[in-house]
Amino acid sequence: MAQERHGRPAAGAFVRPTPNSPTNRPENSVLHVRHFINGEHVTSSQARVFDKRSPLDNRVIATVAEGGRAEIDQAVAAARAALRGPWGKLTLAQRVDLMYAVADGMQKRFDDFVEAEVADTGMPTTLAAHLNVPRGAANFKIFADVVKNVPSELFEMATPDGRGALNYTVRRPVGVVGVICPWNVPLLLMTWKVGPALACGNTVVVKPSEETPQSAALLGEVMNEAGVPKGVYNVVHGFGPDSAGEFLTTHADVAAITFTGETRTGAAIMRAASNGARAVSLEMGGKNPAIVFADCDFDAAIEGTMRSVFANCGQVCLGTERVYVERPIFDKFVQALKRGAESLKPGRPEDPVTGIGPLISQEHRRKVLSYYKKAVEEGATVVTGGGVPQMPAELRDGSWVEPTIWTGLPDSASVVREEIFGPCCHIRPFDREEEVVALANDTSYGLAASVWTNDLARAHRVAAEVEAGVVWVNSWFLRDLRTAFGGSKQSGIGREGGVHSLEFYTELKNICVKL
Ligand code: NAD
Ligand code: 6OD
Repeated sequence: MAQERHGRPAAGAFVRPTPNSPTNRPENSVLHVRHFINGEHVTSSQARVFDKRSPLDNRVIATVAEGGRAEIDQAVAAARAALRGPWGKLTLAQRVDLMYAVADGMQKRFDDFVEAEVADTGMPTTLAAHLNVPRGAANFKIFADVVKNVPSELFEMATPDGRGALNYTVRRPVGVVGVICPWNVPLLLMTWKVGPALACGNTVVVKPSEETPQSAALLGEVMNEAGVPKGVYNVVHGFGPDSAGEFLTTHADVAAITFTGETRTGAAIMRAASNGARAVSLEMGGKNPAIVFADCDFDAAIEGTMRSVFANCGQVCLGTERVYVERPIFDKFVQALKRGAESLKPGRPEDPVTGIGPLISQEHRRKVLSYYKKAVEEGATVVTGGGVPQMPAELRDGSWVEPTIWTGLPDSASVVREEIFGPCCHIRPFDREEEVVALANDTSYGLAASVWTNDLARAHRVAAEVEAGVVWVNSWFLRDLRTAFGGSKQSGIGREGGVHSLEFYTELKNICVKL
């Protein structure tokens, strides 16, 4: 059991289930994940819980406290009190030190975080160890550095008496920030919001995805160990509508809401935020293109596209689901990507030969498989995959799907237009640069794109013309956290990253001093 393996204290994020916990698992193999409110791990007032199942085999691996209005009220009240308490009185230097202490604390609990992320998502251990956890820690350090180093503006002005005045700007936290998170890269995406929010002096109430409660709860322990004052970081578990998500986003004392998830959910959150006119930052879905020109470094384009289509079983918002390949290399590219896809061995996270994990849940698998079926109905040629892999008996109930590649679909096909969020892509040939730019932009989304070419002028031209928040040239998911990050069109509202996060997590105040 994870708790014993890591010697977690019983008072920590996870506890053994109560004897009447609604689970069919033996008592000592199921964790109970609790809220983290005002520096303490607590259960729900009405003892409401829900099951968390493993994507690997569909077993219940945890029961999770489900928050209602009462828990959200408590968490928001704790967050408000912390703003007025010791947290609000810290100097910037003290806050920066605490952010570093949190990052160091995460490094110390590295294996625990990897285990939590892997248990919740089923992703390969190497992925969690190379991406989720290091980026989780970096998200605290980078924003501490940004906040420490950001300059302020000052304007000298003339006044009729000739003595003049000085206008200068100070940044103030916005208050309690509601953080609503998805399940696909849980720790990275949660800390991407919590890091800057805290570095800017706010307090947070986090609502993790119901699919991935563990690492948010564990971070509560690290906050306490680092000495972050009570009430600064709060976590309430639960669902969206008529549950913790809705109660948080409609709470009158939440000053701003930052969200990552599906576009439809983002629209609902925007409606909720309009009550009280709260600020929102929305990072939402995508249907991202990769554009591969014949003059590219072929092997690099294949390697990058393999990652952008299949990494994390295709559950990366920045991932590629539409691949456009210049006609002279189309057949060669399709065959190479097919070989790559067929080399991805599904399996257990810790197995070094595992190339692909399961989808997050049975529900998500039903959605992805419905697109696999639709692709065939819409006339696709199935290059590889399209079904469910044969798995050993102990993994047969997991959310496995085959890496899948299609060609031959019309541009109007739903599989080419709608976000699937699985390990699959459609590959289409093109002949001209203007044609492929139009194809890439023929979508309501605009999150990310990759362009593969060795023609420097064309790289700049195409990157400028593609409608997306981020365009990678000859790479994918190469991140400098000082850069603006966010989506165009239906993929997002606002930008975070570097100083852009400060625009959301702080308010500017102008102070005018008459001399
Ligand atoms: P989702 O929208 O279903 O859920 C996200 C979160 O919102 C969850 O915590 C959920 O409980 C909560 N929620 C749902 N309804 C709510 C409501 N009415 N009020 C308040 N909270 C509510 O998304 P998901 O399935 O968890 O994640 C996958 C999606 O996230 C994909 O569309 C993906 O593209 C997107 N995503 C975007 C980015 C980005 O940076 N743009 C990053 C990762 C994932
Ligand atoms: O790298 C990031 O900052 C970021 N927000 C990544 C999003 C990944 C989506 O799945």
